[in-house]
Amino acid sequence: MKVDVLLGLQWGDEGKGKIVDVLTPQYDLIARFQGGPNAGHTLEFDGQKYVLNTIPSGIFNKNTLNLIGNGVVIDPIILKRELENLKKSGFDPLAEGKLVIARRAHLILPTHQLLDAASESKMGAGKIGSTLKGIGPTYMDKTGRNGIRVGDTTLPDFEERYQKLVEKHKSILSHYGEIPNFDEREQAFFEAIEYLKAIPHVDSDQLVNNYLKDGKTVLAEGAQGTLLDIDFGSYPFVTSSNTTTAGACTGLGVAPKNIGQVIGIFKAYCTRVGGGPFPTELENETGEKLRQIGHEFGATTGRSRRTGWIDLPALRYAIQLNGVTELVMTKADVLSGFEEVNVCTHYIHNGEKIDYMPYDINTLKPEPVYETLKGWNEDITGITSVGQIPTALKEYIQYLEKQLGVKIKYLSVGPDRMQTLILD
Ligand code: 2SA
Ligand code: GDP
Ligand code: MG
Repeated sequence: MKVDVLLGLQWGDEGKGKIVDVLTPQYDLIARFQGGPNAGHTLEFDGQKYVLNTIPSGIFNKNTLNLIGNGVVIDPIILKRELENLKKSGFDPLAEGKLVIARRAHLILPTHQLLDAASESKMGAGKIGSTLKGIGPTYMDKTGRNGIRVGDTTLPDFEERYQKLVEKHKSILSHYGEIPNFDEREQAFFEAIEYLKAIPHVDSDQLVNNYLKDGKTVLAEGAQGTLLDIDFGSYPFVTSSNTTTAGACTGLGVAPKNIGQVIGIFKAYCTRVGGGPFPTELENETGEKLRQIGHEFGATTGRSRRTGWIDLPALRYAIQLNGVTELVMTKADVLSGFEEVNVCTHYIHNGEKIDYMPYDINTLKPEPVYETLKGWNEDITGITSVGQIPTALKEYIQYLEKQLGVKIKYLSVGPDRMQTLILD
């Protein structure tokens, strides 16, 4: 068996949570491999909506185990809140033994969040637009070899390690000005650590590879999106982890040869939240229409998302980086009623035609070149079969498949898990 991977091909919020939930019945294990509570993965079924930050999106299926992998950074306070909220809704993953966390996953401390805020406050116009969940500073301590891991919470000197790191953070914070009081958050942190200890700790590499050896199925769940990847995104306007398929290998402990299908998910248009380049952005009425109809507001922070037309150079780049074998297109319903739909086919950059995201995208803004396709008017949110797909949408799908060289296997026409079609 091999690990399948599902990840976002744009700037996040493509609908990963929804589609992982839809695919979960096919898998024995769902494993988050990077990012942290900056993610907001939305699931809808039976008239209820759930937003998950750290917990994998397979959590509502009775027969599936969920793993928070070693590549994830965990805020114990947020994880505790997520679990309590699920319990209130009638799902108790811990009682059912459905959630395990990697010993090697790093912990977000209250001071990591203070560092995030302090750093952003000094950026001026160059602000990243971080969710301020402490993601960047936690990965900095991980790569700087100062971090604290989930497994460390059970060591006798855990509090000493915590204090040592906090002292270091305080000395950095003092350069930014007065250090905000974090007593209350610290208390909540230690309460949440006790809660965290009660969740089974595992070696994610052993768990995942044993599942594969036993012939069980595993789906790795990405967070954010390819264009926010620390290496290949529009640096520095990125998140601090590898959001690409390679991140699933390091974030779980899976060898590249054991990666199976790579399911790349994209919206029928584009959104981005936070700062940074967005070649096809629509800062006009059309963009506002997309935002309102698509409810494009951050699932975690509620921030307004920037909107724009679909960007094929960005998608080709993402497909290549990830080795995508099948595509999922979401939010096609949001485009219903648009007389025409624009598709960016390539960029003009430095006087040349290119179809990938260039290194200097932040400074030398590439000019998007569009082809205009016919829109569709029909409300597609209730369609249940491929035969009901409007002709113009079928043509849009065929056009994208031809341009991208990969089949679109699933079409999502609404936020509910039932609003999903398998294309032939
Ligand atoms: P961070 O928080 O330091 O990792 O932010 C760095 C950049 O990564 C972007 N980022 C995201 N982009 C889209 N969605 C994300 N999750 C939430 C959602 C966002 C929200 O599901 O809606 O609620 O606002 C996410 N997380 C990080 C971020 O905007 C920065 O550009
Ligand atoms: P994720 O981070 O990739 O899981 O995506 P988010 O949950 O942040 O954002 C996607 C939003 O679109 C959520 O509100 C979903 O409920 C919603 N959604 C997902 N698929 C569709 C779809 O096909 N149509 C519509 N209208 N909404 C969708
Ligand atoms: Mg999201």
